[in-house]
Amino acid sequence: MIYRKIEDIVGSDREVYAENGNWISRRILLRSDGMGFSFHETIIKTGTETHIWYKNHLESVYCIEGEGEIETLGDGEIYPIRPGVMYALNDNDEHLLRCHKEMRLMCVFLPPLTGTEVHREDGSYAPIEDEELVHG
Ligand code: 9YT
Repeated sequence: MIYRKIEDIVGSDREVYAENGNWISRRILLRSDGMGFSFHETIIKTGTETHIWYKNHLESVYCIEGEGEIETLGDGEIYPIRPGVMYALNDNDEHLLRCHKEMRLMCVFLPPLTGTEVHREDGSYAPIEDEELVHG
């Protein structure tokens, strides 16, 4: 049984800050926890736009606070985000994530993140076999 509280993650090495300041990711479950997925609480800062393209991961996101939108770059569709909305990047969709009012999002990644990943130049996280790149 794994039991964790968000206050144990905040301020620990499982709390990761985006290099551009756009988001904070609290990594509640990671690959080392052996669940087969990782599970995060992500805070997205108001007024930010983030280019994301998880080529190596599937991500599902559920909004519990705030307001924003996603624009999928393949087709220019805009999807509003508000509490109660879920989106799943089932096609590794390249997108822009915009935040109008600070958002709290619960995110699941498959395969699981190892821990310290931040977005690379192309908006992706490194695949598992590139772990040495992730850890420097
Ligand atoms: C929604 C999203 O992908 N935000 C970027 C951070 C990511 N969720 C993470 O690493 O937790």
